[in-house]
Amino acid sequence: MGQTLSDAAIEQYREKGYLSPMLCLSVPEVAQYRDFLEAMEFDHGGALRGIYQFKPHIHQRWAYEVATHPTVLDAVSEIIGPNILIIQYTVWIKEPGSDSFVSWHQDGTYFGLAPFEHITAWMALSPSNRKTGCVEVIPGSHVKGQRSSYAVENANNMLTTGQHIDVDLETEGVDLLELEPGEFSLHHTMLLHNSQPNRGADRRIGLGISYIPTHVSCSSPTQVSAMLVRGVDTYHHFELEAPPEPGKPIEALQQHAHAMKVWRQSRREQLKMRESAGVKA
Ligand SMILES: O=C(O)CCC(=O)C(=O)O
Repeated sequence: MGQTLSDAAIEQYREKGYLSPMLCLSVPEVAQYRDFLEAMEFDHGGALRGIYQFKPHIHQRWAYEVATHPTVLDAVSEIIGPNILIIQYTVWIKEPGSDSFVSWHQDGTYFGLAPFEHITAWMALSPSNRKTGCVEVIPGSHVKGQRSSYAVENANNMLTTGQHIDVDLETEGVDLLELEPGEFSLHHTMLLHNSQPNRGADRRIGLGISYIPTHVSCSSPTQVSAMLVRGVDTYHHFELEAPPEPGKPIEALQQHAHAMKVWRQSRREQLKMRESAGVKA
């Protein structure tokens, strides 16, 4: 197998904490995956809520296919190595004209994962740009450590924790990860990022798929589950999730419910651990 990312691209990821854009899906593939996603929303009676915004790859074959697309896994493996787990997967949808936004945050704040090698592929299923509220990043912020954050209550913030980090855009600089449908970006778990409301005409649909190398572990007493999607897991730090099998929707939904239960329990424990360590949010 040849190298997917150039040495310069890998160097850019190490220095700046992100890479964008990379092409993965064709126009018909994007249309097909968007149809599958919107059919799932229809089955749920509208916008995905609660646990259904997360880990769709456990119960939806299309979501599993996107997350295990060779173009994405090849790029991810060149950064984190050959043994890869999916640790989280979030469906990020901002409706046109809605005030939904994502506050400045670092993904690594609540995951309790160490070392910080977690990487997120953000796949666009519709145009993601300045107008529709693409992901914005602070280049190089991933090497400056964990920033202090606090929780701000705002119903429009898509982050469930309301995590907010103060940034000074004039001095820190910002880059926009603008993507056409079918393109994806990669960002480091400690990279500061946010996104603004969607002021475009179409929905802004993104799939945020987070990968870790198998040697990473989770510090909460409750162990979260993860799915091995490439290589081997000789560390056994996580309970392994099975890919969704055709003809077994009930088993897949049960597995998803369990995965989300342990995930949420772990998040609560992380929060308590941060509180007892005197961290505000
Ligand atoms: O989709 C967005 O606007 C935010 C995405 C994000 O925060 C992430 O993928 O970590």
